[in-house]
Amino acid sequence: MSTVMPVYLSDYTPPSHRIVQTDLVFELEESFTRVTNRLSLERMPTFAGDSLSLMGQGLVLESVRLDGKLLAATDYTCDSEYLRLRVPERCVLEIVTRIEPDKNTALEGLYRSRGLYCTQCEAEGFRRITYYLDRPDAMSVFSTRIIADKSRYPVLLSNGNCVERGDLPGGRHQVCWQDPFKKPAYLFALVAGDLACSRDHFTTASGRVVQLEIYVEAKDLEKCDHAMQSLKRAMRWDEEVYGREYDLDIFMIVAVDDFNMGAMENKGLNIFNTSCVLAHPATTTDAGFARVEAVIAHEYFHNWSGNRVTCRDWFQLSLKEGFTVFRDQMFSADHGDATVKRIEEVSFLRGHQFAEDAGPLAHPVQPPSYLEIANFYTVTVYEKGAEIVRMYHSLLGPEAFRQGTDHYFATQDGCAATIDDFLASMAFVSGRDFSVFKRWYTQAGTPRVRVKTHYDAERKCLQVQLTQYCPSTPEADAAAKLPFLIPLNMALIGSSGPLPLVHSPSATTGPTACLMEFATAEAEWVFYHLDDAPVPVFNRGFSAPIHLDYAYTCDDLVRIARFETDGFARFDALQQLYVTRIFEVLAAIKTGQAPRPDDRLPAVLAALVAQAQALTAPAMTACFCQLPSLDYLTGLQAPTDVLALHQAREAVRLSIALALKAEFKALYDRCAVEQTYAFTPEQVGLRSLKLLALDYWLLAGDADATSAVEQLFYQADNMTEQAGALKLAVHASLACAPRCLEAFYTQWHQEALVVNMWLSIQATAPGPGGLARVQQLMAHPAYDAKNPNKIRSLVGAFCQQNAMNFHAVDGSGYRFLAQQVETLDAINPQIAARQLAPLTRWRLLVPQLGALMQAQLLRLKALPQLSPDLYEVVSKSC
Ligand code: B3K
Ligand code: ZN
Repeated sequence: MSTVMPVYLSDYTPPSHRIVQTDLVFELEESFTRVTNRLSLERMPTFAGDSLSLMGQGLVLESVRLDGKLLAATDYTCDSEYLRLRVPERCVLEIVTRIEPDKNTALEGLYRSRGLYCTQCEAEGFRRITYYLDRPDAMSVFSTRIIADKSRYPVLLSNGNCVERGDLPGGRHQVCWQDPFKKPAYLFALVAGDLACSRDHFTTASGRVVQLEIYVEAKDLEKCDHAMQSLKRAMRWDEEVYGREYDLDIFMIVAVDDFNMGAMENKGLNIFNTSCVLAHPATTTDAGFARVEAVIAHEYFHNWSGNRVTCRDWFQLSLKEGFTVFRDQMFSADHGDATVKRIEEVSFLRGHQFAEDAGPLAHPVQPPSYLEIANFYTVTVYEKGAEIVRMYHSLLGPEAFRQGTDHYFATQDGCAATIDDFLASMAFVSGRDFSVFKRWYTQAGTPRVRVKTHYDAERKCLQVQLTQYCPSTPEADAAAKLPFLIPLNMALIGSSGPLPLVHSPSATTGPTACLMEFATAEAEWVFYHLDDAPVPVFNRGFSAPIHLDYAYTCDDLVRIARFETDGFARFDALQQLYVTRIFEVLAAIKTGQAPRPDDRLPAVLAALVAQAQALTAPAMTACFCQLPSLDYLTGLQAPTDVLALHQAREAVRLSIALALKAEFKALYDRCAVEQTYAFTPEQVGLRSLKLLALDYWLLAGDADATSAVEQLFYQADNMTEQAGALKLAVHASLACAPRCLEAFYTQWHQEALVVNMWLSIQATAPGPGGLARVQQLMAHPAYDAKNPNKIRSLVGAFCQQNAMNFHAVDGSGYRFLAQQVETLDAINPQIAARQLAPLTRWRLLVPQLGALMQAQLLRLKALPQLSPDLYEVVSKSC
């Protein structure tokens, strides 16, 4: 596979032909599917010559007709990637191919799983269905006729409007769909199966009634309500916040069990992983409810940011994904606790995207090249891409940003656009030059901003000196990188709160927060009229995705935690206190000494927990008491002894638990939710604080806490608490854990998504023997080695969230992952390549572990039959 050729952004050329119309017929037979694909083609004026190359993969070609005439095999060439032939300037080409959806375990193209046919065409799946100009800038109007056995496949769906349906001889039937909007092939979808439907409708701002349909297995019909309500909220929000109305008369969602990712925004027919649609208090946690809401909104928002305006090529992926993640983040913020949401986003970014940026797979949000585009659906393209859109929003302000998106949608509607087009719209409406800002898209790596301050008591001013630096990443050395435009939301905190920011000695006052722009390698800012040295805060609300280095004292951080008005900044100050303490303890562990006693953190937390008893902001308190993740900590002081780091983190957690045992117990008792379950910010906040308090109380080693865990497990009337209690019992190896695990499985074995939680809880248990437990579970009837959700819940959870066992010093965790990935590569290359991520971080770890990880990568690299997906990840990582 080392012959796979990279694709370069700089090689882009427009398509050779326009596909005026695409008419598809799918005949679903028992052992195969016949696809008849009739294309009306027009040569593009920019293209010279009469050749046409259509992409195809794994297809059996039955016939080709050009303008009605059957072609001989000598009239075209057909290899494993292309069908090539000569065609006149305008023509109708009819291609008939056969495919085998049953054998399609890669879950790309058309596949059948558990009796349900469905498709996944982004990014390059359509070429596994038929020969086509399978590139996002080839947009066409589609019609789709589906023919299948009526009793087994009563539901036949595709994009657009249903225009015809009827019975056929032999117990078969057909349904025809027409999509009036031009679209690229990656947005094509087909579903055939026996599904139940939950129906509702939505009236758009202009008064059109849109039919809403969610298709699920009949047993799951009662779990569609939250998705439906979320969809209606998303439709309204996009009208109100972006002025975007839905454009078809029907919007359908189908839930499938076997799906490579969360969901897919196919025009008018979204296909979802069941985990992102189904929700019920008894079976779904609060986090699950939040995920359903966010993914439903995300896919719906793509109808404008992705479908009406699509991408010119896959190097523009973040144009739709970064923008749409930002849109779904703002939607969720508007429907919950915005500060908590921001804290969660930043924690995720720091834990995952910063790690990606610091490793061998780091790439710019707009990568310059790829071997396999499926590998670029990354946290960098998605989440860092969203941070970039957020920075436009902060720099322009909400009104001008909206003018920018209006301009973008108006000028690019129906087009395949680029990141530059989006930037041009923002520049056009604001009159700003965004050429320096563009570097956020083209340079990889997390910039580091180093800040030094000097308070001049005589002049009563604060001098702030900033320098920026971006480490080397695979595509560019640090020395070659140019400065970023970094928007820093600043405040100066005085002894009792934020102070006015006075930018010139002649001014007398100013705002208490302000967005400063730092766009050069170095800069100096001065703030005046300060009677005492203030504590500066530089990245309020996480206004830029950077590392900030500033030598805060613990007193500074305590002052920020107490007096900042920005909740994120308060959270971040506490995170830095935790980080400082964890690394102090780590240093002590390494030298074999006892760490110096810590009076700071317990005192700050005691005040926090005491305040929290009033339950004014339970969700925020829970965030404040949460230690930084091991993933984030691992990147801070590489190379890391991850086991010692974990030990240090646990020691800090334990000291907090011991110092505040009584307070956490009291908090646990106070946080009871009396009302019936509802997914409201208030209830979610209470439940998160309740479980956090129980976790600390239990950690403190109180026998009453042990009983409370078991009691909560058996008495909880919702999955958040039931699974929360189970996790505490299993992770703390309580005596009741085996009983609870068994009871849980007996109760929920028919609920696939709950069983996934049951697997994850066991896979992430830190106690000894973790790998053996995971291997046993792989042989359990609940496990399915072809189902991506099961793989993620067991193998993925173990390798990504069980540091103690995955990083076992004998290398057994690494060998296990490499073996799993090798087996999986033959089944589902996309999932295989993704699962490998933890091994690619080997350079961040101490050599003893890093070398064992690298050895596994080298072993994989030497294998003869790697998929392009896995080959790209392996070859770039070692
Ligand atoms: N656009 C899809 C992701 C497709 C991934 C293909 N490997 C879902 C989303 O981001 O909305
Ligand atoms: Zn998306």
